[in-house]
Amino acid sequence: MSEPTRISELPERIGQEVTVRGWVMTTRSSGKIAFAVLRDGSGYVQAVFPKAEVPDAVWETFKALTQETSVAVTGTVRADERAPSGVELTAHGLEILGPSVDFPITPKEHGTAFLFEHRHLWLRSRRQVAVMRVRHEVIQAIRDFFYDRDFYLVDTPLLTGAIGETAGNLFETEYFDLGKAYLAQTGQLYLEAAAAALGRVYCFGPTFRAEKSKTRRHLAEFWMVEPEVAWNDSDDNMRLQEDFVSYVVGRCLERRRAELEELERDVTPLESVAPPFHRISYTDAVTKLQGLGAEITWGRDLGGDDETLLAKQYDRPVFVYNYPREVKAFYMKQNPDDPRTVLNNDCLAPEGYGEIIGGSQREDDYDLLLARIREQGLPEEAYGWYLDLRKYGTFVHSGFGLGIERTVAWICGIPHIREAIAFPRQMHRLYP
Ligand code: NSS
Repeated sequence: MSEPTRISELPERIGQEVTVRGWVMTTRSSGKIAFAVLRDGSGYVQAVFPKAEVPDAVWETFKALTQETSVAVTGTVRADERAPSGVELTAHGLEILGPSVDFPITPKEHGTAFLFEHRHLWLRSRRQVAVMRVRHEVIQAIRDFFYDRDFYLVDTPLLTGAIGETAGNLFETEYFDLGKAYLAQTGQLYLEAAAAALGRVYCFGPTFRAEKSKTRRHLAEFWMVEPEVAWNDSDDNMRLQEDFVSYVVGRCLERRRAELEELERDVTPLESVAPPFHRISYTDAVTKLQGLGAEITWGRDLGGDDETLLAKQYDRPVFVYNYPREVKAFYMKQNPDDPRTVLNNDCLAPEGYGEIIGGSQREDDYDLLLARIREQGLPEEAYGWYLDLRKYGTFVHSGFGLGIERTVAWICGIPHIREAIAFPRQMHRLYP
């Protein structure tokens, strides 16, 4: 057996003998010539077995191939213009490494529930592999973006004592003799402390919301990247967001064209994602939405349908800024020009994908922040350390959180974010 080669490397090995290890996707045979399409995670290749040229034993082994049998195929790499990767394998050796009997996911249509019950196997399908690769690119692009701009990565705790966002959707657990701990809804509060140490920081990890919601935009466990920048005000914050989102989308267009094509994603709308994004105040957005027939009134948070309707008016992402303080988190800075509102923004993706970012300038005034904590009935003692940041050299600072699954779903053009993560956690799903 020759040295095992990954399928992605085959175009560099034309004319050479190689062995590929992978899984069988499909087979067909005319009786004189047989074909097997293989995948190994790096790519796809068709192996061709001409009956006259392969040993009888290989021809017999071929007959035993079923969907998802794992195999080692030895053959010569041939250039083939018709093949998507430009190469084919003319095989003369075939070894079954692991048989596969009655693989549950066949090329026929399956219902969504069935597919998610078999998520561990469904992940092998071409579309799912393409989504995972786009996700991988999104995450690498995020890390590169911040690294190139001298942001420091700070890992924030997942077990926390202070509520980060709202009391409504917390996962609780017993924590030794100290009472309750919560699974982090955000790393933000810790990151604010880190911003006073390192200036520009970000955290990136799983976050948890016990959302009793079955929308296509909510998961119980999702990944969020959160930058926090000392001395940035709300306008600086939005400028960072538009540069950031444009970079991430651009990277996928540059390096993941093949995957977007596999997903049949129309990339035209993605190509127009560039700064500056549109900006509209919450107050103007409400007026605009009312004009479009929405039920919204000033003071209520925008619902998913409102976001969709509003974002559809624009060809690029849109920032909606300065929401009523009553519907937003306690840490957002009160707007000095209109104290009914806070200096925050959401970023809505186009094509009906809705909110992908929530961000704000943080309340840096000790007394105002304490008043907000009390107003919202949060346990004051848990926020002593957070209030300290306003006591020892308080500073203007802003940051935001971008949801990875929502971003991946938008870039891939898939309707539901549960396909944007390998093993989604939802209200009714903990397995596999
Ligand atoms: O709640 S957020 O709007 N904001 C925060 O958590 C801030 N602490 C971020 C910050 O300023 N550092 O969530 C931010 C984003 C939101 O826009 C979504 O894209 C995503 O996180 N998000 C979710 N994705 C999937 N499922 C759920 N349940 C979810 N909740 C928020």
